[in-house]
Amino acid sequence: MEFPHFIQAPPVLGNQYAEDRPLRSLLRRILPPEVLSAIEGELWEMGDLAGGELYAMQLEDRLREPTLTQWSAWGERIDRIEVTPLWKRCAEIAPRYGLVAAAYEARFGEWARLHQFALNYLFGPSSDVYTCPLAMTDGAARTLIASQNQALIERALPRLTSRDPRRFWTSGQWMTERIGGSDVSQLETVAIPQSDGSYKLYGKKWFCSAITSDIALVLARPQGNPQGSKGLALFYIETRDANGKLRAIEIDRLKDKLGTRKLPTAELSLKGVPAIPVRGTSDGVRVIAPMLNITRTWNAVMSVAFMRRGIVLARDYARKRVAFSSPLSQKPLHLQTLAEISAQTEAMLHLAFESVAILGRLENGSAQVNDEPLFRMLTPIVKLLTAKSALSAITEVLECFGGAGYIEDTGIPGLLRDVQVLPLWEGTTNVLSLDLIRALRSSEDHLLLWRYADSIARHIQDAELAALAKSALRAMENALAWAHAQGNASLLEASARRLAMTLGRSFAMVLFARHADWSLTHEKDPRSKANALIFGESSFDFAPSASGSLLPLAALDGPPEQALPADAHSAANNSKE
Ligand code: MFK
Repeated sequence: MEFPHFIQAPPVLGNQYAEDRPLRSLLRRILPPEVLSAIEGELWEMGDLAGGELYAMQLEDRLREPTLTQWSAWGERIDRIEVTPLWKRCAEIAPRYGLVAAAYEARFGEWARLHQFALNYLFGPSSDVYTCPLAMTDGAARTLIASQNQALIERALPRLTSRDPRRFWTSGQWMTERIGGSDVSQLETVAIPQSDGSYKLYGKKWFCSAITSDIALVLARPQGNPQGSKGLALFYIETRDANGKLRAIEIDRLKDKLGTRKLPTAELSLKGVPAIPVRGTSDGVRVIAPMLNITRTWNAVMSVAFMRRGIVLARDYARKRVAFSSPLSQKPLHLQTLAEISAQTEAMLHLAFESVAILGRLENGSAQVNDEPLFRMLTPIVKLLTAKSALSAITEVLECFGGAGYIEDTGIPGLLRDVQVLPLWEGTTNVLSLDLIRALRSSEDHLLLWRYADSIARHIQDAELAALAKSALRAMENALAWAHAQGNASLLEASARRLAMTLGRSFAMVLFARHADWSLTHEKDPRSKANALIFGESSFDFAPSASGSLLPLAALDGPPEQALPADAHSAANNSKE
């Protein structure tokens, strides 16, 4: 006998550009109409690939992972990596759509970065993190340009920025060793000078993402250089010889990671790898800094892209899933949950793409006076806040699916695993908070970010949006003034994350209010404003860290109650997370 049985309709994706109201509205506001119409065809195509072919491959191919074969049947060391079919497809698509190249082509001037990142924003969530090698390739191209090393520029740049899949090279970024990922000052890899001015690298690299790369930028200490990070130099290596054989590199094993499992990440032994200094034989961290700032910008854009993927799936599901006699999309509390994810996502979109717009101006000679220090201080803020927002948003998205969100073959848990890496790589939240302090200290104007935000907020017409921007500006000003005046270095350090979060959320609020105001006037569309008001419901007030004596008590569960210092109770009452 047949029993009636219910089959739940799964969430589906449409064209990811066509359906992305916030992205399309943002591009309409920023780009000159002729630039938008020149690139829109590609955006539609990428939207189609992302919601269609690539997403289908991603679901189909869910269980397959890259493999490492270290030995041939006859005992030869071969260290062959086999990547997934989706990665092979992405390796064709990436150069064809100029996912790196678009940033280096002159035709769109200062809009080149927006063009490139809009394409990657659409592509990323359907690529199984193929954006990782692309980010590093972009970072390597920018670092080589900044180095002014003409020989390396001529050799590698045309490859890194090629649109031809047969010529396109990707780059790795080999920094991390067993001794450290955040503090690289004690790295152990040594560079031995050769008679022709080149070097050979010996050591172990512990966390090398996208190990299929053609070249890598590698930190190592030239023999005889002093300890500490200033004694490190940045080297350029080509990973394989003309026969495709690794050059004195052994792949010891692939990392067994929580997420990004389609991305082959490896531990390496460097056994005399031929290397060329990128710029001088010291100060390698400073030389690689352009790469860090580019990959951190990628990280931010990908964080928002993942948030967008999550909200799109959750919204579609809410229309289909019926519980307690009506679709989830008709339930006030579920709508509120979706609205909060949506508002967060749109706020982070404006934050990340403001960084992208500034980067575009900096690289294309149309920079405003303060764009350089602005980009320097915004990069850590934007990276850390978007990454944390992606984690919390995707956690909510899982819950929007109930138990199904916890089940692997829906494809939803993979999203959560992949976003877990975003706060971690390219500088953890705390390391970036400290980087912000460094960037603020190096700026001549401690209120620079506030001044930039203020110049934006001044043009907002809508009263509610203007009021939100005003309170966000006040929070920014207070936080920046507090940090500037702070003489207690350990209190400043302990407060660095709150400072970064406050500045990031407040600045995002100002940017969001500006866009919503523009959209009301120019598109007669109230949706950005609705999202901005919901985002604005969160507070922007900055509170410094708990007092120095209270911190170890709370953080380390330190001395017992009776040992509490006299000011601890009042500090506890005044402190606010
Ligand atoms: C989806 C796309 C995502 C793409 C992912 C790609 C996968 C890659 C996987 C990885 O995660 S690779 C490893 C990433 N590792 C890091 O990001 C390192 C994190 N640690 C830091 O960022 C530390 O703050 C740092 C290593 C930079 C500390 O090193 P130091 O040498 O103790 O720092 P110091 O002395 O402050 O900086 C040295 C110089 O560099 C200074 O310049 P000066 O010599 O002129 O004084 C700094 O101003 C400069 N500098 C440091 N960070 C900078 C910078 N300049 C500009 N921008 C920055 N961000």
